[in-house]
Amino acid sequence: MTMKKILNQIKMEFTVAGIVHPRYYHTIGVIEMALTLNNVHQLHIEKEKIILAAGFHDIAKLLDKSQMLDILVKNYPNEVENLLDYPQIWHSFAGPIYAKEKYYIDDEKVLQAIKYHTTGRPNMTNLEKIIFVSDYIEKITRKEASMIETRKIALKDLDSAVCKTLGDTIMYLKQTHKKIYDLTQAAYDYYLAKEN
Ligand code: DGI
Ligand code: FE
Ligand code: FE
Repeated sequence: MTMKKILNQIKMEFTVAGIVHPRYYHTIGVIEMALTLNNVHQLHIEKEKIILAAGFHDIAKLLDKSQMLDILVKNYPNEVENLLDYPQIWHSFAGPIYAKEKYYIDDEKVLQAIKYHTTGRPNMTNLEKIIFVSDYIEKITRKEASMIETRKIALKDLDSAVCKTLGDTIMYLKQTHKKIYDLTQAAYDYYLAKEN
């Protein structure tokens, strides 16, 4: 797929009643930042994989909660009961299924990067890491001080930026009285141990 075609598909998915949702501009920011991190750290990931993973990472975000749940029930029958307490994560787990069914994305590495973009996980691939971090630090819509600080770290040390993103996220979840999903905690424990 060409870059132009991918961006058009995403723009259409994020256009609601003729208005382009801010989610589209966030997505452009994630593509740009992920490409930057690939270059800065010389990861040599194929450009097309990065554009697909970043471009489609939030593809399921604007579905109705009922549509997301329907996808989860069908595709993660054993995990769905536990996932009920974490609605913020639904779009990431529904993402690879929706991207495959509607947009014929079939690269497993790309699909995994979409799936884990919200929680992270221990021992992520480089593609998973750059999508996970770029989601938090992209320049177009992420303007908070902690995000800008993490952006500086990400240009120097990717694992450190993964660790800080997870730490900031967990702190935010605690402040807002949301439950921390096992995988988010496991990812944080893993990257914190790597830091020390
Ligand atoms: O979709 P985005 O807004 O671009 O960002 P995202 O997919 O990284 O995160 C969406 C939300 O998910 C964000 O507010 C943090 C939240 N989240 C991440 N890990 C967990 C979580 N929510 C809960 N309840 N538990 C988690 O472990
Ligand atoms: Fe997301
Ligand atoms: Fe996102």
